[in-house]
Amino acid sequence: MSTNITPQDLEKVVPQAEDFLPLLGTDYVELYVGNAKQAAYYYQTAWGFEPVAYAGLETGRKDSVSYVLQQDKIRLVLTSPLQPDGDINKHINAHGDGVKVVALWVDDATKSYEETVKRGAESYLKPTTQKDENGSVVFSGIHTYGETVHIFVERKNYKGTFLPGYMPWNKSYKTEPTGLKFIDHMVGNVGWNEMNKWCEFYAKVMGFAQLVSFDDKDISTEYTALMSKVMSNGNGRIKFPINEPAEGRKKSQIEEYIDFYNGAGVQHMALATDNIIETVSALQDRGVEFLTVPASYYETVLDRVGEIDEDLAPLKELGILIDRDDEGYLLQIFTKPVLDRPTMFFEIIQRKGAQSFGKGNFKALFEAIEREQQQRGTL
Ligand code: TYF
Ligand code: FE
Repeated sequence: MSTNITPQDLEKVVPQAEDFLPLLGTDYVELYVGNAKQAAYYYQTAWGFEPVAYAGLETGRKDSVSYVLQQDKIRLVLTSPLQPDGDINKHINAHGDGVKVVALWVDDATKSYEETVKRGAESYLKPTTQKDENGSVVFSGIHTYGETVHIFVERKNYKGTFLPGYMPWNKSYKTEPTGLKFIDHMVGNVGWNEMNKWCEFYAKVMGFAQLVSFDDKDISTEYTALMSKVMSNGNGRIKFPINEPAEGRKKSQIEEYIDFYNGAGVQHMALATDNIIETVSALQDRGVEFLTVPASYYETVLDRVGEIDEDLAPLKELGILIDRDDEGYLLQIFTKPVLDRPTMFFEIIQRKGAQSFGKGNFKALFEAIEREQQQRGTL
């Protein structure tokens, strides 16, 4: 069984006036990585992100280094330790490279902290102000699943490139953007029977509402299963699906993630484009690897989704998947894991009306993931 709630329904459930945690958008996503300099080169060269800001020895930071990259509204921060020990090393040791911070852009970071901690959030960072010649930024933070955290960023009194403590990163090497626009959703994988607990966290602590729910009957193949619920904030700008493993005949992809990540964490970031054919062509040309589905998928897909604006040939050539709901259709494709551990991957998505998540593609997608698991010997 799956339930669909429209954005109109959502407004009734979470009236704007009563939103105690108004979120303006995703501010940045910070990954803790083993070698930020080379990771930055990967996101610049393969993904078309532009260098924006830098902090490290040159800016007076002694223990870590951070590179900030941006493509339209998507901002990534890549951070590596410069010394042994400390939290960043511990994070990398436990999880490999992965997302530490999903930073949320707010108008009032102090109120965001108070409202969420009052409702049961575990504090990560008390409201703190940082200043430089470009103004001041207020930060605060709370823990979410695993070792992942949310940092609230209030930047209305700041005019600098990124944040205080960073210098502009002017690199002569430039790459063309690949057409990525904004983060459509970010998915968390949590442990056995933990999905409801974390959905309740987003509902109670952050005022989110449940948009959609998929159980193991919606999303199980012959072999593996998972359950998923999509949580959304009041204005619908932030969507966080939460997955948990379900018992199947073989090992769930979610369980594989939890094993290799050593706990709960961000599984995928879905990046929106308004021309998926151009975006995916550019990414493939630059060596980004995507999951593939059998050619037979394209023999029946139009019977399922009806007429679409695009020609089927380039979609088939690139391996792009199609799905439709009451409001329209969507095009999506998934990369292979982008790290050595089979943990994080990316989704590229173009919405043409549809506000759902590609339920009609789940079977083909999960079978593609299983083929990869089989090659790794982890299924
Ligand atoms: O975010 C979603 O719900 C879709 C489908 O392990 C999906 O992208 C769900 C679970 C999963 C991979 C993709
Ligand atoms: Fe997704």
